[in-house]
Amino acid sequence: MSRGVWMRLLLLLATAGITVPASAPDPMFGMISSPGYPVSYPNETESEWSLKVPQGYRVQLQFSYFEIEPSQRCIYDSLEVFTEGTSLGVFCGTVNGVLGNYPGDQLLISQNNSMNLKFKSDFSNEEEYVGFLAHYKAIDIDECSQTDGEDSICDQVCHNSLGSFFCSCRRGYKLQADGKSCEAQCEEFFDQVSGHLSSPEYPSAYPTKLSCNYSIRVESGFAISLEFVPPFDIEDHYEVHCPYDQLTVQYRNTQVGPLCGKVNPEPIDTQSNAVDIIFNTDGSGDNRGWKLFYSTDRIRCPDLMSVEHGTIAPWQDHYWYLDHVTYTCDVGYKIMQGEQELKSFAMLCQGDGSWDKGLIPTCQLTDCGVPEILPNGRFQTLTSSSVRNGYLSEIKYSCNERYQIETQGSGQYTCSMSREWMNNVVGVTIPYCAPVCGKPDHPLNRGTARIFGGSLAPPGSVPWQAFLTDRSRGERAGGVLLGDRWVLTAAHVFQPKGKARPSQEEMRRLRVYLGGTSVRRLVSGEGVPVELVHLHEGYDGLSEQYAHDLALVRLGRRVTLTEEVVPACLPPTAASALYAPALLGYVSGWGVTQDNRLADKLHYVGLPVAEQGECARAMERAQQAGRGGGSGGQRLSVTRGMFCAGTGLGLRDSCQGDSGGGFVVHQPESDSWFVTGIVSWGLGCGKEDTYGVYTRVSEYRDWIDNIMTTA
Ligand code: 4AZ
Repeated sequence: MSRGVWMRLLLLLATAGITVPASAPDPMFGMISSPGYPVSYPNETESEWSLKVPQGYRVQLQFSYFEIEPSQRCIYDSLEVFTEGTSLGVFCGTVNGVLGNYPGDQLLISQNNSMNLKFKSDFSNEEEYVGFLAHYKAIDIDECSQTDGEDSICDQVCHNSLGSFFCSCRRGYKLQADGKSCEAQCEEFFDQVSGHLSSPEYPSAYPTKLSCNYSIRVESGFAISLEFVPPFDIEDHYEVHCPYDQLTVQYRNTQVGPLCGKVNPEPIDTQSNAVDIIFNTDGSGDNRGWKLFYSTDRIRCPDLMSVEHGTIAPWQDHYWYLDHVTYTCDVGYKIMQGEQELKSFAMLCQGDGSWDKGLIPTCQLTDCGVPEILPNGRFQTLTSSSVRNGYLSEIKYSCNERYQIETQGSGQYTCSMSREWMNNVVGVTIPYCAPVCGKPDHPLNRGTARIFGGSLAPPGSVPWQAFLTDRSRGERAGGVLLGDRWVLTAAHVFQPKGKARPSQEEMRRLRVYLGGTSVRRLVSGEGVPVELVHLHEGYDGLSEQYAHDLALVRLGRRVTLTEEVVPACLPPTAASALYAPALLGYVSGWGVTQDNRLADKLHYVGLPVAEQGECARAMERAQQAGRGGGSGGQRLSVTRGMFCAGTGLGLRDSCQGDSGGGFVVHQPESDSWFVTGIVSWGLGCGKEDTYGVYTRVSEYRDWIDNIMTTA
């Protein structure tokens, strides 16, 4: 055990409160002398001294005076000096004597801080020897020059001081708790943008039993790169990988190493702002270690893949912290992030080396959506594309049977960049499927059928024929379907002669039935409600005259055209050919037949157009003669807005209940049926020398068009 350890132990005992005899501090010097000095010492005496100086010092003794009876080996009288139980010498003799062992100026030094002396005299002191006077003092011990067994007292550097010593360590080492050992100080922290680090003592052999951790930490957004500087030399084994000493580099979730051997490792691009370098060594070895240079650069985000049908700006092979990119799609493509469409897309390379957007968008073909449904029509896809209804897809609208496209342009639409179905003539407006007029599937045979004196109309032969009734009153009238939403009829159906003008509400009580020939069957159906009735403004119900006996009914909904529901065509304004005398037309209805009963089945009759002047005169004559239903009041006259039809021979005619129904003419050029007249009035039914009088529809073409287009 070294002195230092002893001292520490005592100190420990003292601080631990173990009782050490409380006494005055040991002196730094002193003086002793033989008994009786400076008079001769007595016979037969024995004296002992125990000299003590403070800890960490030794006792140095020197005689100022010495005179003890000389004898061979000092067997008579003597002073013996001890240190730690061993003798430093037995002294006797005088200054010039030859006998004995005279100490002279000799310095006697103890091994520790105490020295023992023992004086003894025998039975005689005849020469009156005086004895001795000695001075002692505390002298410092140079612990640093001592050894503790094989090892020196301190691992590295020893400092001696008065009464003590202390150890210290070289740069890069740390003094351990034992106050003596030095261990490499290799818990180091680096936060500069670049720097060097190496194993302790590099390029000299690194110490044993190291457990080093070098931490490099730089600002977020920056990445650390490591480059090893040769020589690289870490103890290795030819069979087992790095069994003794190991260098490991750790960052993020990555570990490089353990590294060892003599081959300089490849540079490491960590892409991290936090790197730890761990170096462990075992208890032996003589290798030079390692050194590396670290530098930083902006952290890199994952490389981007190019986008199909789009661009990334700016386009670079690599992107670093704070770089940002914008995605755009080619014309006709939209930016999609998953299922969601985006207006724009940009992203930023963040400090942790990740992009701030998780999901990279794709460019998908612009989609115009499913084309709008065309009422009474359909569409057909012309292009075959992977993306249905995608950009530049083409469709073509067409109308169902009995309808015709009424818009300019071919009905062909292309999915545009603005994601709308676009026609080059009409733009985004979809076509209109207009009902085809005057084309029944089963036209009437132009024969000699009758109504009053007529015949049954086969189903679908007069498909524009409407049945109007107000079931509560049990009255009935006819009408003619125009388009798919209008019915042309007579004004007197709503405002019979002598009655005031009814309100819309009253007029709306009428229901319209289409698509059948049997009243019973028709009225068992739902019918079509009336939305609004336009009575001709010139029609005067209170007068006896039938001038302008015309009404237009707007239906509550469009009707679907079928085999038995087809509109009639309207005659043009200048349509004299359709009113040529003797031209055969047909009138139809569920009115009174020749057996004086209302019909259940639709009847029709073919009648020639009468010459206007002849008709007017005939009707005048008939009224003069009091024939046919004249009320005896005002004479009814045939005016411009009317025309007559009939043979003048009687029997074949329209009659009560047929009012409002159409007088239709087939035009061979267009193979279409035109409603030239509306059943208006007559003087009885089927009487000789009279005619049926009809509203001349061509006269009212402007009025009709005006209402039908503005409503
Ligand atoms: C009527 O009472 C009626 N013969 C309509 C037409 C004719 C006669 C009467 C023509 O509604």
